[in-house]
Amino acid sequence: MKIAPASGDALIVVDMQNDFLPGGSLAVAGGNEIIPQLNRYLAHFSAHQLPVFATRDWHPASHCSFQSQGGPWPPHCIAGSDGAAIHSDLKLPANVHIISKATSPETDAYSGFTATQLNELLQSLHIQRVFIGGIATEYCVLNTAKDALRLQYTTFVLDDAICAINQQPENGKRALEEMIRLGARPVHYEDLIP
Ligand code: VGL
Ligand code: ZN
Repeated sequence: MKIAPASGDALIVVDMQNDFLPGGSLAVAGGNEIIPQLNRYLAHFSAHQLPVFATRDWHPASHCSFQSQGGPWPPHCIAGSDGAAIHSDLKLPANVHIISKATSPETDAYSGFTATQLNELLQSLHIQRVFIGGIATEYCVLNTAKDALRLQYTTFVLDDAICAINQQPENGKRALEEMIRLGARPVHYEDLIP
C-alpha cells in the first residue's frame, strides 16, 4: 500500500517522554529504538509542511493514576519535571503543537483527545487523516487512535514506530489488531511516497 502524505494530513507523536523511555520511572523496554524511525516520519511531514502534534502525559504530583493515590502506575511525567520532557533526540519541528493531557489530579486520560484542544486544532487546520506513532501501543496510542476513528479521521498507525509495555506478552499485538479491526490502517515508513 502506497500513501502520499498531502494537505489534510497530520502526524501525532504520542508521549515520547523521558519517563516512558529506558532510564525513566515507567520505562517501556525498547521505547528508545523507535526514535530514529519517528524522526524519519517527522522529516517527511516537515518536508511537506504538514502539521505535527506531540502529546505528553502531564500529571500533577498527586495524580490519581499513581500507586501512592491508589492508581496502577509509579509516579511518572510530573508536569515540568525532566521525566515529563519529550526526549531530546526526537526532532520535532519548531512549530510542533504540544498537547498536554491528564493534567488534573482526579482524572487520567490515555487519549490525546481527552479534555484537550487536539480535535479543535485538527479541525481548524482542516485535517482529515492522522498518522499516529509513539508509546505506549496498548494505552495512549490505542486510545488516541480509537478517538480519532470515532471522530471520523482516516487513521493510520505507524506499525514501525510504536512500542508496547506488554505487561502481558501480546498486549501490543492485540492493541494493533484492535485498532485495525476498528478501521485503522497500519503503515510502514516505506509505504510513504517521497
Ligand atoms: C501511559 C501509562 C500511564 C501512556 C500514560 O502514555 O501510554 N501509560 N500513563
Ligand atoms: Zn500517565
